[in-house]
Amino acid sequence: MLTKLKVDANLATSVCEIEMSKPIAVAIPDKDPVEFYQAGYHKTQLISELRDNFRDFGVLLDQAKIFASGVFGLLVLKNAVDVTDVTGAPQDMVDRTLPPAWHRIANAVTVLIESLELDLVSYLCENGGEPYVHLSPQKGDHQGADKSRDGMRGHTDGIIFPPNVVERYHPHFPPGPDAVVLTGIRNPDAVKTNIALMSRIVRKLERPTIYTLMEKKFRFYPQSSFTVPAEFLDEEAHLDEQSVIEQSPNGFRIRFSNSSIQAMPGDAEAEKALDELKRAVADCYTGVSIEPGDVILVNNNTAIHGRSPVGMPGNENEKRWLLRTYAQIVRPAKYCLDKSKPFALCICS
Ligand SMILES: O=C(O)CCC(=O)C(=O)O
Ligand SMILES: [Fe+2]
Repeated sequence: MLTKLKVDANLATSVCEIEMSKPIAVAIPDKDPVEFYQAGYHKTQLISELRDNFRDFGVLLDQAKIFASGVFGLLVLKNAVDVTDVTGAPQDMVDRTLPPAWHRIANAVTVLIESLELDLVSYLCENGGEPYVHLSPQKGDHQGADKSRDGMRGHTDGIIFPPNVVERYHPHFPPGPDAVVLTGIRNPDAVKTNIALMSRIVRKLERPTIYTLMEKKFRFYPQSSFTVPAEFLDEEAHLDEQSVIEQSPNGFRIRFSNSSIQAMPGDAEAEKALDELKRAVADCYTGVSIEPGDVILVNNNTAIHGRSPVGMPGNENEKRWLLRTYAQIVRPAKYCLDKSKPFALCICS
């Protein structure tokens, strides 16, 4: 079932692409993705079915482990899920009126993620905890609709949360997502998702710049999709004295956004380092067109992602449509389903 395994030498072993000769084929039900996840079918029967049916599953799992270790910033699984029968087009990031044909795709991705020993997660404070969010251009001129059509500058998702370091739980915030999982349903204009890998960025930075970025000299604002209650932030709704780069046993980790991170006021050194980082990131983009059936996993600790502008075709069924979810490599059980915290890690209905 596995036809091609490609590790991109130009990117210094940082991208792994696996082309599957046919999409994962197990008896995935059409159930609502949240119910499917909560019912736990995927944990047992379907995962073992997938492992049995898929001769080269071991290769896939090995590569997923290398991805989880941070060596690959990007794992591209071509032709991983079957999207041929999908109907409808999402009108919003969470769209309850959408025909349920997409459920099967989401459920296949759930089985895939969990079979690769990653944990599917969502945040209660982002889209009400919905695990599968539709990224598709929306009509209208409100802020969310504009955003859905615009290009996106590079960022990591969930910057307001600390990185996922098990030995150092934050008293309030769950850790940020370890991986952003994007599944292609439609992409007729081959709109690119742009990826900049930390392994390349770091080589473009002077050592003192890296040290400055590791200091707690930066102010972070929550990205617009996250609703963080004011009491958990500083007075003006930001988090002060954060670092942009951290060291971990697996190398550097980064939290990045062009617009939601600033140097602490008056800190010229931090401002200069952030400007240098922005220039380095801009030099490092590789464009990936996520085709229907592809699943890409972006390591949200070691890669920055953005995208080119998305067109709005006349025919709704020809617009770009990606499903997005998050996965954790190490699930910090302390936060799971703790609904007393508005930003609990969870999968909610
Ligand atoms: O549309 C894409 O390719 C990526 C979108 C993204 O990064 C986001 O919604 O946070
Ligand atoms: Fe993103």
